Amino acid sequence: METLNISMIGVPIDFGQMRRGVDMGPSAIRYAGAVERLEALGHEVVDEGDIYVPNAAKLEVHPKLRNLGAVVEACTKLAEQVATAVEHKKFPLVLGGDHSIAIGTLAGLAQHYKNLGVIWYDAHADMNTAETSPSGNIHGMPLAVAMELGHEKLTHIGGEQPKIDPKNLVIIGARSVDEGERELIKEKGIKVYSMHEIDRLGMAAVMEDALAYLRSREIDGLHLSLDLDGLDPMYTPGVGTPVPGGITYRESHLAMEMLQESNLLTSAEFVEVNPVLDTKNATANVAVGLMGSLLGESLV
Ligand code: HAR
Ligand code: MN
Ligand code: MN
Ligand code: MN
Repeated sequence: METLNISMIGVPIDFGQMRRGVDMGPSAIRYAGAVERLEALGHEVVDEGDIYVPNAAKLEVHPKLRNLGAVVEACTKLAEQVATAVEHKKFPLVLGGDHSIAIGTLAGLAQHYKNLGVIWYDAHADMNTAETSPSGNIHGMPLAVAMELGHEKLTHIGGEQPKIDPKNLVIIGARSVDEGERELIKEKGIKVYSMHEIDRLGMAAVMEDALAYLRSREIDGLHLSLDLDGLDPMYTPGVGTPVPGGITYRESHLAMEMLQESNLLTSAEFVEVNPVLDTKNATANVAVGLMGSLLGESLV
């Protein structure tokens, strides 16, 4: 296994949705031993600390984009820091925070990768705009923003260009998709392995297929955006929008191990860990275990 120079970046933000406490996600993940776990695998880990998140009450409000100003400010800083890490040949490992932070991560990665592949491991498609969103929560919008759909203050972070090609995107674990998102998935031809495919084919076949697809796209980097609500809430109860019928613990480890074996991965983020909603930091513990499998741990 290749040893990495990991740049760990925390984003303590809970403004992309309505349940307070997910801003403590980075602390919960660190407390669960993320740095030690990755160092034990031989990686060099630099914990860069947290991105500054401003007080949302003092910034721009928008009737259909909750806490817009604060999300824009934090994601702008995150994009810069991620781009710098990649420039210095480091592997960015971003800790959330709610999933709105992926707007910043993808904008940062797009400064370097011109044909980036993305695996979106999530119960949700996160592809709404202010017009289609049932909630006004920006954590349900990052993939739309990365395809240059949505408010310009969001889509222009890191430049006006789209940050990902929808054909380089693979969604895994989807089971709560809104009408507008469904239309967009069809229109853009996005590859989705919903719970139906996972049940039917099994995770091994899903990952083999997904990785073969991404290779056929000739991607120049691969980002994993892992929303802990992709797993079934029985394993990860500390998430703000749990959806029953999710991916199991073992299937998730298998997916991470197969990603490691693929040698394609160049960055990752773990989001939506909310220790306030949790029992004994269970969700952060699962996140750190998955990081281990993703970055080289093996069972024997
Ligand atoms: N689709 C719903 C919305 O846009 C719920 C989104 C929930 N999103 C996350 N991230 N937890 O996946 O409001
Ligand atoms: Mn989700
Ligand atoms: Mn534009
Ligand atoms: Mn999400």
